[in-house]
Amino acid sequence: AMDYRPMWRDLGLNLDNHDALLSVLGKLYGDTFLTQPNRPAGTAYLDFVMSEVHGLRIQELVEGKKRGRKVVGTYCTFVPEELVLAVDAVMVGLCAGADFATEAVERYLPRNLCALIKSTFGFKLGGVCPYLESSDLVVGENTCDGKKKAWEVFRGIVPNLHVMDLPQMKHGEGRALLKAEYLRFMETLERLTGNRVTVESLAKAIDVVNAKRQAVHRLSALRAADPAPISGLDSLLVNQIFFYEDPVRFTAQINALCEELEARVRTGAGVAGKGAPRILVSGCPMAVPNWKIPALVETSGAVIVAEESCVGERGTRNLVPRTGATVEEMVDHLVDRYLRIDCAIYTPNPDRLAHVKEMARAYRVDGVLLYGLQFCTPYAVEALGIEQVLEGEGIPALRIETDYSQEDVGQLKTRIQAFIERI
Ligand code: BJ8
Repeated sequence: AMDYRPMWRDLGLNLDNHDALLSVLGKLYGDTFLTQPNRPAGTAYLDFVMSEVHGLRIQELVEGKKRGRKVVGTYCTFVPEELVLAVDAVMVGLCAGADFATEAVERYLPRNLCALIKSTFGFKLGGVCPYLESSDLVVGENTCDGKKKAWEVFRGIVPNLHVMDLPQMKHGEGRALLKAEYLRFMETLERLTGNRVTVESLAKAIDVVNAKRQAVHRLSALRAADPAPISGLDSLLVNQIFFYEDPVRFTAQINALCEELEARVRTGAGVAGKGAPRILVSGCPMAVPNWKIPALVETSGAVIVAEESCVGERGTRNLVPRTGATVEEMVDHLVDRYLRIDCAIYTPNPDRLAHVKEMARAYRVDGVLLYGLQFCTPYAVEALGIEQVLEGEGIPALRIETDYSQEDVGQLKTRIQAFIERI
């Protein structure tokens, strides 16, 4: 194997911490993914990407940087990748799915903040994320109170931070704010790269990102089959890789995987037996390596067939029309598309409930697992109402609140198993 240590050192990683993270990650991946029964052969691509997650992909970014190609790191699905690609930069999602450097984090942030935000700080303070250290620009967004306030502190340790304001309501003024913020972001990108967004470069970028979304739509549609041709764990991984893999390669590989899955559906082959309980997971995003809940569900005899999540269908549905005579008209299309993301920070947010119900039907689910991170107010409040509506319509629902620790695994397993028996 390649020795990436010089590259990691040059990026400023803390090599001891980083070794520790990689060994935990490698073991967790092996235990969680490689033990699954009946995996499609095309998942070898996912294994490869994960095995090189801090290796080959970082090397590509570093080589691109030597040729002047900037890297933009992001934390939210509201950041339009189209604009980043239109200035010939690369966008990477900065995962925050594991606790790290907790003591150091708690010198900056209160304990009772969601694990996702604390993890964001932990990866920085621990010096373990080569994506963050490769980023020429980091984008934070004003979503929930936790994130919004955390950026004020984060700026002290990540000075190249661009904070994007987001509306809380989607009426006319909310839309105007999002558009103004996208135009301001575009200027920042143009300044960073020295490249202009043009009608041609933006049209090309829109095509690349639409194609990537269409590949995951194709995958999602195949999961409606019974038996499901691919596990929820592997599908979640596809949605996680979506954020940092090269978009064109990702699209080609996921389409190839879909071809294999189409053959599986034709012959009735699947990962679990026909009639296995089918679960929709809905709620907070699950970043790498947060595989805790799907692993518990799928080792309990059920199969996850869809995710109503920003690392899932909430983040990837809806394409952007590539028409428009001017850059501004095209930015309008972007704003319209992104404004439809039904994140729980919006008020009111009726679209999300409608989407959960629509997904429950489309993927023929037997039950919905409402997943929330502890201390996440927006998703916790919505979960109660959604649970009541679903149960009222005869769709069983289970609310789960957890964090990134393994302490509650036994208790969660008991509750998840009881739920699977009930549905
Ligand atoms: S568009 S879901 S990616 S904000 S879990 S940090 S809400 S306290 S992540 Fe999100 Fe963008 Fe919305 Fe999607 Fe706050 Fe909750 Fe933590 Fe959260």
